[in-house]
Amino acid sequence: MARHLYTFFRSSTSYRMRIMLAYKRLDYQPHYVSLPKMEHRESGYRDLNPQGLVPLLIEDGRGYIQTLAVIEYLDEIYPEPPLMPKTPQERAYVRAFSQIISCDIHPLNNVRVLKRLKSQFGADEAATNEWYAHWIAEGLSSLEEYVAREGRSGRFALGDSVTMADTCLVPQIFNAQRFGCPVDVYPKLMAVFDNCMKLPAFTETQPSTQPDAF
Ligand SMILES: N[C@@H](CCC(=O)N[C@@H](CS)C(=O)NCC(=O)O)C(=O)O
Repeated sequence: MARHLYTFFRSSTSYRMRIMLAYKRLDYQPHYVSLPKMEHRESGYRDLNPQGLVPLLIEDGRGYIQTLAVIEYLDEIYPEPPLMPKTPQERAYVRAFSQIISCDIHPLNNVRVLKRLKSQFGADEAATNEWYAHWIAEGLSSLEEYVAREGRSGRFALGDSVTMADTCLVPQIFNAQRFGCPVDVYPKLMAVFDNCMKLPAFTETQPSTQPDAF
């Protein structure tokens, strides 16, 4: 099986993919796409991924984009160890948890959005940092509350097994920490984060371990 991952070390969605591939022990050939150098917008890369975003997984010549779709796809093809739970109710919870991060926090703080705030509205560094912190705080505080109300978390976001939700949470916490956003105010999320960071699939794929890290 020829498998290729197009990744950028600091990209939280790339980190999601690296975690899940490591967790499932799926080997791949990495290809490094620099976001600061705008390599994701070059025509060669856009030929592979029309969205011009990372990550991109290629398996046996077919491209797979959108991390949540890719994670569910891989979980169907390689079910062990699972990243999606067995019951519809648990799957709904894991998808909701994952989407709070991937649909409602991450897109607002994406590189192209921050750049657009600068180019279209003249936002300076301080303003874009404030924007970033605002959406982190709003998103993570509602996620903390959601987790508390659902009462389904254990060592991980759902009970004591790693799921897709954990692959979304950990990179988002890394992003929050990188931008100096307070995270101690989310005790339930941070307990899950700390437990994830005891596992090689999370530590060995973190941004600082990547050959393209600078
Ligand atoms: N929803 C997409 C998001 C992919 C995405 O936005 N990736 C970011 C890096 S974390 C990116 O390529 N940003 C480049 C840009 O905004 O120009 C996914 O889950 O794969």
